[in-house]
Amino acid sequence: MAGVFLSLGSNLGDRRLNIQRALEQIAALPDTSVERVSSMYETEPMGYADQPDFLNAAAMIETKLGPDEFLDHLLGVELAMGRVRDIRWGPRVIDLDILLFGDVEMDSPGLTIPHPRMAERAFVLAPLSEIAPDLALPDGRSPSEALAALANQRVRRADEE
Ligand code: A4P
Ligand code: MG
Repeated sequence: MAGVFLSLGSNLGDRRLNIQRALEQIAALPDTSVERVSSMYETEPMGYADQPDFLNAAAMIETKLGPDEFLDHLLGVELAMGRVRDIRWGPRVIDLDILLFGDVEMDSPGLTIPHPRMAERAFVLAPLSEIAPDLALPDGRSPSEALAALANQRVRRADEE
């Protein structure tokens, strides 16, 4: 069993429902369970500013699948939910990124683990610090230590409406 940390994001349609539906589909994958899910966070778009705000969340998954196989399933969930890829960093119904996959380190054309940009993004670190406060990021910092260096990025917890 590998412990996997995922980042989930949506900025089109019913964002909260999109994230919940994606988690339901991940929970239904073979040999896979969803162990922890963070609150939702309202976050400013990064990378490409001219798009709606995101809802972001993080989840801890356990799976017996390998990294490539697990990613293929995530891409299948994104497709099934109607994700269209056009603008890099642009708007999306659902985005599922693998942050960490046990202690796997890999850099293939289709998959880089740990996620290379995770420590620079408050929208990743805020939910991650909630479900895994003692986690060590690749640089050794905890999620909240890394988050403290990103005070200029606006994220706020979006409680159930
Ligand atoms: N891929 C490689 N490594 C991974 C990984 N660790 N996890 C490949 C998941 N996928 C990985 O992804 C392109 C390809 O990356 C996948 O087919 C997979 O083979 P994509 O989801 O189509 O492209 P993308 O998400 O637009 O690009 P990228 O570089 O993954 O963007 P990011 O870094 O994920 O940024 N602002 C806020 N506030 N919240 C957000 O959630 N998200 C993005 C996307 C930008 N700004 C945001 C947010
Ligand atoms: Mg992505």
